[in-house]
Amino acid sequence: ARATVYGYPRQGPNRELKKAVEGYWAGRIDAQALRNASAELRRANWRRLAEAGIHEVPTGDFSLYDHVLDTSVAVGAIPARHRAAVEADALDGYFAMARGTQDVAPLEMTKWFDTNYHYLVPELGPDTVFAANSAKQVAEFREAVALGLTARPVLVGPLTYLLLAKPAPGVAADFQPLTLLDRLLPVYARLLADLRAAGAEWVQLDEPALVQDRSFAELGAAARVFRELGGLTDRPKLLVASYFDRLGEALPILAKAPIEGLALDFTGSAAANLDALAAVGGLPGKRLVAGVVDGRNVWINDLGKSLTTLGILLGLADRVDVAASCSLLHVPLDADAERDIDPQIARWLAFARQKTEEVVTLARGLAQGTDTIATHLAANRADLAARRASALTHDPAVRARAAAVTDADGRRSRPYAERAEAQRAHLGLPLLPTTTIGSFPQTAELRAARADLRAGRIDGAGYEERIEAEIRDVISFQEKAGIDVLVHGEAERNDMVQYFAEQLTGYVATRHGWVQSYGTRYVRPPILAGDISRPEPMTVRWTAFAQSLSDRPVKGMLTGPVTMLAWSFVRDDQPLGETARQVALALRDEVDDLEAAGSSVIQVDEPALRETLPLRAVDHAAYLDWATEAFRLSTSGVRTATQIHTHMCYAEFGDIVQAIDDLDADVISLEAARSHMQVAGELAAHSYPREAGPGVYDIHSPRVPGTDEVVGLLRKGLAAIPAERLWVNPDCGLKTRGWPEVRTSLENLVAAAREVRTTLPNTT
Ligand code: THG
Ligand code: ZN
Repeated sequence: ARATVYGYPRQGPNRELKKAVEGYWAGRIDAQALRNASAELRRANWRRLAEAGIHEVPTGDFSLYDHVLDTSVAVGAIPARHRAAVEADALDGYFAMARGTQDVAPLEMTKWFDTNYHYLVPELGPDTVFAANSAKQVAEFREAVALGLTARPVLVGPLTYLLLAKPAPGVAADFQPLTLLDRLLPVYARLLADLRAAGAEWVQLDEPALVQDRSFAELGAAARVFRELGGLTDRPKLLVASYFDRLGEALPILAKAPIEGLALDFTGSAAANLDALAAVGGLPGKRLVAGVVDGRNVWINDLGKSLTTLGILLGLADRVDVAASCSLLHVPLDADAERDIDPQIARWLAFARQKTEEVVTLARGLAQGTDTIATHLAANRADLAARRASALTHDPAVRARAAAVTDADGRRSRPYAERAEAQRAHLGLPLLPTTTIGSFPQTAELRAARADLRAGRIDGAGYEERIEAEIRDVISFQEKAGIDVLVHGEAERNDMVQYFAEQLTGYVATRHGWVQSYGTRYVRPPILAGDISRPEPMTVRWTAFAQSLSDRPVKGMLTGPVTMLAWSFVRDDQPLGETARQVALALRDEVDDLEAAGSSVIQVDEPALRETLPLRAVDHAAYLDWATEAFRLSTSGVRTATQIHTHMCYAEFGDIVQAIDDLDADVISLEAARSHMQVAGELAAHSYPREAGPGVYDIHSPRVPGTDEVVGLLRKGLAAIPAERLWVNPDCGLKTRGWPEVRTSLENLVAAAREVRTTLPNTT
């Protein structure tokens, strides 16, 4: 048995890649310097992997922006609007596809399966002409070989590539990229031949799309792809990799295909691959790469349990190698870099570097016997036992409270219709009430204040003064502009999940735990390490201060339990629903405290509700069950006259309208300006019965919408949602814009609401 991984974090220990790429964009370094910096990062990663004992290092997983974009370049799928830029300069053309230019829009970006990584969506159409461009793959393979290493190029497979693609602009919306398979396969044949010519013995084709529900036709296409690629004579050995879930119906297809190896995920719900593999009679004559170390969470592996799995697998394939379940791109680089984490908890953590060591240890144990790794096993058992027994993971008060939750705790005492009436009377808002989603521009002064506080240049009191001054400005602007429901502007928050995580017991924040979100943008997801409790109110101080400045309602602003989980690393030692319930109860206390401090409108955002939907439809109901319960639990403690808002950014929520209704929120705001209020129509089509505010100002664009434009959008909204239930708000993200454009845009938004109000039949 040998040790391998499919990919490694690209950014470098101090996000050197971000600095180099952004430096190139800003003109601070030239293309050669960017290439040198990238090559240096690749070499450092390969050396580290080889020194740790990885036998076969991955190549081609590195990317200046995104590996799906790299695949588009490798197969020549350059959209017409980017072709001139690509022909003028390959590197600048590449970034034009990624980020757009003055003149052309970039490719669309979306989530890579159910991870927090975002890829650039290939745009294809009946006119797409593919052409192989193996330069990057071949060059990076040669770099690794030049270091004296055994290397395995990793490519996004042809099925996954097509299944992730969408029709190019101007192409019929029902165009199926999969119909291009016959054109694409010869290009993959060429890429494979080039890699073989460069000396690659094995090439890995990643096909995670096969762990999703696939139609009969798609499964047929899968069979054909690997029959055809397997039938090529001039090719390396093929390792087809799947991850993020079980293969299901695709497993027998791949097991029978004329390929030399399969890489399967055996973690979490993908552990079902084990029985399924036995059921198809294993992989006689094939290589199995067993992903037994969770590649997308931060916990140490249960080495003993993995060895048991590997022992069973030994009888099911010709050769069994050990790997992480997926590319290590999705975890931070090195847990040893975290000096502020309680040393007891630090022993339970494994980031990319530690996971690599686990894979190597397991491969050694499998190949040379478990006594050769006896000390590792003993230490691992002790760490796991300590985690299980720790007071942090078992807070009796939190457990007792969660266990005592009843169905009634997750229900408002009165039904929606009755609440709506009570809230109307209590709040006294006009028809088409105006509000914003929460944040106001995060100015350079605010960021400087945070930096000053961190560096000790100002003390807590000095920092609070600056935040209060900002809140005063934000409230006074909104009052002058004539907004009906105000916000305090969130000047005190940076990343919202991190902001709450820092104040909740049981959550652990990292200092260096960056994970790529998209392109050069990274997040540091906090870690849900133990039982969650709230030692004291988190937001009441600022919200109450803001409310004290105005007679109009100021919204309390919180991040919902599902999003808190989705944007963190979650516990793997209890069901997600259990963790969600703990977070929900902590938020419930915050909601109740906000109400007690005078908030009559409280918004609990759930932008991640849709994106956390499991990959397989059979798993949706169970997820939506705990997710909606957690939201209701956090928001059901308030009085009938207190109005609960929620917010979601995701546009494609047609398939979860029922779940959105099950949240039992009173008002929902949604991102809609880009799609010209399309979501309003979707809500109407699903007879969504509550109040809703589809966004009428596209925050992602620096353009200020005129009053007439907003009036037009509101009329569209009114065609779908009756005036008694329509709110007027921008999309989310004012914090990313400058004050001048925000000021004018919101003034226009209020003017538009007022104008439309005068045309309504029974204006109040
Ligand atoms: N918080 C967390 N996870 C998230 C989001 C979030 N995942 C999904 C979505 N939002 C991702 N969107 C972004 C948007 C901006 C940035 C990262 C992810 C970003 N990052 C800064 C950078 O890389 O320069 C660093 C930010 C920081 O200092 O914390 O701009 O909102 N947890
Ligand atoms: Zn949003």
